Amino acid sequence: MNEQKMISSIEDFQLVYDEELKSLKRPTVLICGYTGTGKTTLIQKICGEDMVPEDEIAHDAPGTKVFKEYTTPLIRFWDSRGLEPGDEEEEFLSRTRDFVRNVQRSESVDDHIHIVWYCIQGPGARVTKSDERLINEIFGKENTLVLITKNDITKPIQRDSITSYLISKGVPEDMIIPVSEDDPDSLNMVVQITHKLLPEAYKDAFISAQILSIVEKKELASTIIDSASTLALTSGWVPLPNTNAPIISVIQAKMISNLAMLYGFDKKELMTILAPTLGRLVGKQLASSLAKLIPGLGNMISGGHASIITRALGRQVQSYLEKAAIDSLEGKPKDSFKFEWSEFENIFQVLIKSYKEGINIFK
Ligand SMILES: Nc1nc2c(ncn2[C@@H]2O[C@H](COP(=O)(O)OP(=O)(O)OP(=O)(O)O)[C@@H](O)[C@H]2O)c(=O)[nH]1
Ligand SMILES: [Mg+2]
Repeated sequence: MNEQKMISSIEDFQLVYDEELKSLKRPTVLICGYTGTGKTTLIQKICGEDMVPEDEIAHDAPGTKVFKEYTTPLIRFWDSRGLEPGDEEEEFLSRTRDFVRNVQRSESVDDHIHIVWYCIQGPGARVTKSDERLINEIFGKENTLVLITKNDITKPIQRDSITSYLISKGVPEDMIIPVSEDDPDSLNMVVQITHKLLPEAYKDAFISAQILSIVEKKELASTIIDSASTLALTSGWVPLPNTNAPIISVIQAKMISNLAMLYGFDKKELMTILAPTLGRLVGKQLASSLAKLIPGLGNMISGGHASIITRALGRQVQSYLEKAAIDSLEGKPKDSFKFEWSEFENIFQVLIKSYKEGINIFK
């Protein structure tokens, strides 16, 4: 869609959102390990209950079928059932090898497995031959994070012996992470290292898919706002609509869509909570507010002003979405979105001042 175009309806906004979602490259994570090691729990803790419903966690019999796929537009997990007592080790290894080979043979690298989370449960205090062979021969050490799960019920001596054994078998120390489901710091570590290891193209979708690391989301939000406001600057003159028309440009709608995806707002939430306020209310009030903020404003906005408006808008939407993401992490309902005019005007004034003083606010 033309960048300078105005968004004149919710349907247009929806189209922009769909296009942006399609353009994100989704990473694939294979999660492996013996049955009951906490694999499915880990996916749920890192990506939320929308991804894995509570009844998928098995508290008695083995829960996950051989290779189960969990997919959203932002991430794909292959959740594998591990070796169980009674299974033939060779058969299990060759089944896993075949699965990995098949996936890696897909024509598009987007469908390949990009990273492996291999789970070994801490209280088991064992690294089996089959664990070792999967990590070293089938998956490859560079892309395999070994997670020592159930760290909350693991004795230090159990954790230390698993770690030193793995290191003696060539697993790099920084690829071994003790985790427990109720320790957000340990889960955050998994998020950070996964983010670091993923190929560049898949990093953004991963940061959007995970629900835990607000810090990583914030960094990406700044990049999204920076690029939108830079684009608004270079996209030249933007027509200022009459006071009844929406003022959201495609650039701003893209920015808002990306921020919404980043903070876990799906299309429905974006369309019902954010878009109507931004599209109508903001359109109306923003035009009159701008007339006050920009002396001598005619019926056009310069690229410079458009850029500052985009940035001020982005910051406000970002801080709302961040709070909503934290609330939902804490099990609270999301507030409705209210546009704070005084905050918008303050940010606008500060940015205009810096701009006039020659401070480069576009980076
Ligand atoms: N103490 C403790 N228990 C955990 C932790 N993570 C998972 N569990 C429990 O371990 C059991 C198995 O968890 P799942 O997530 O279903 O394990 P899985 O690896 O997916 O099992 P399969 O699907 O059978 O291969 C459940 O009772 C979980 O509640 C943890 O960090 N600490
Ligand atoms: Mg499972």
